[in-house]
Amino acid sequence: MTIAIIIAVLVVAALGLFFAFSKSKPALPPAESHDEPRTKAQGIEPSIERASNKRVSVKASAARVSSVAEVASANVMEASEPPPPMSRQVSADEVRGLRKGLGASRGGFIARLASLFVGKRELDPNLVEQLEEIMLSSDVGAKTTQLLLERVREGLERKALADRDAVWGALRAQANAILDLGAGKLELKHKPTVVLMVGVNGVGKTTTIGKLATQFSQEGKKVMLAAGDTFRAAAVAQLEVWGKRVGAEVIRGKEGADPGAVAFEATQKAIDAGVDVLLIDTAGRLHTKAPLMDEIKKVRRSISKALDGAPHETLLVLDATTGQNALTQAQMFKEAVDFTGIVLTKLDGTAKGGIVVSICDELRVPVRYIGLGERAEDLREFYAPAFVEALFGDADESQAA
Ligand SMILES: Nc1nc2c(ncn2[C@@H]2O[C@H](COP(=O)(O)OP(=O)(O)OP(=O)(O)O)[C@@H](O)[C@H]2O)c(=O)[nH]1
Ligand SMILES: [Mg+2]
Repeated sequence: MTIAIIIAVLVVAALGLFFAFSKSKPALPPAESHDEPRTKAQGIEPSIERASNKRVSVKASAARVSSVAEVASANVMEASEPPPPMSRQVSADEVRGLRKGLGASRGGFIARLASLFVGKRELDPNLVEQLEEIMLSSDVGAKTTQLLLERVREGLERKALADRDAVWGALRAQANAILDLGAGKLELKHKPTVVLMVGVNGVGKTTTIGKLATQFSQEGKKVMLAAGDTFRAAAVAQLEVWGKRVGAEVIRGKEGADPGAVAFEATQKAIDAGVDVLLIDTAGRLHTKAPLMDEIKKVRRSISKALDGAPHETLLVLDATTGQNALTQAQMFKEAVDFTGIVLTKLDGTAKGGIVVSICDELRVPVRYIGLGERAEDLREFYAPAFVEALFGDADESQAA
């Protein structure tokens, strides 16, 4: 009897162990889990492809576009597990959500832009995206972009906000209104007309003087040049090459001479020689260095001592590839020498240059010339509508290119 009881207990215990073991160990290896969090590296690639196929269109901002696509696609992946099929359409709500995230990562800029159109249900989110991309990639700057878009929104009927061509047209018109300040080429209204050239290092001051000298002498004007960059022998030599090329006298001081004194002497000589235009070169200077900015103020004063009302034009030369720093340069040079016009150089090497929209809007100083290369004929009179067209060229055209 006792033996029978023991055997029964053992059988029950063995059965219990068997069931417990079979529950804790699955019969098959686990299937690929869709619940596990995906890493960005796993998720990004197909999404970038999808984003760039569908929406990204600005060739000039490839780097930025890919980072936008990265953030966007990462957000899409998190929001919609399991992974969507490649052909899935991105809904407007989703885009709005992404935009919020992007806005946060860019100091709220894109979020602010998007909010301009909140409640305008008709507006195509793709259009807002294109506007942002183009403005940012051409260096228009956040503040001016917002201002432009606000004006566009205010100027258009609610219905027209859905019309791609109407929005683009209004945007161009607004940019044009800012840039077209009614000033073209330099006019030689005085004899001599004295032109002072200023700017930071290497922007193209001396080259622009050479180009202007060429154009004026081709028009039959008598030109004189002044080498106000007295620090570097090479700078004087560079100006002399241009002088020789166009048959213009070059006034120079001794090496290290006071640039104000050279400018003064040159202005007097220009009066005596009866030239039509005196172009005064200066050394490149950092707008943040107070002694150098004081020096350029002194150069300006010296010129007006030699001739009342001169310099008649002070041109700030800006390198189009500089980006947002050009606005600070312009603000500080404006304070120091109250320049009357801008020359925007090196536009041949960049799709940027939109910073002048900000500069013109803030300082109300016209762009007079643009530089499209190193040759004399590459200096062109600034024409706002053409510039705007080049800057904000239609996104679809960019895509086609
Ligand atoms: N591609 C291109 N190059 C330019 C243009 N304007 C000037 N450059 C070049 O830019 C370089 C600097 O030009 P400079 O005229 O010496 O500049 P800068 O402002 O006088 O320079 P610093 O006197 O050293 O301050 C030169 O190699 C020029 O040929 C332009 O419109 N396009
Ligand atoms: Mg120079």
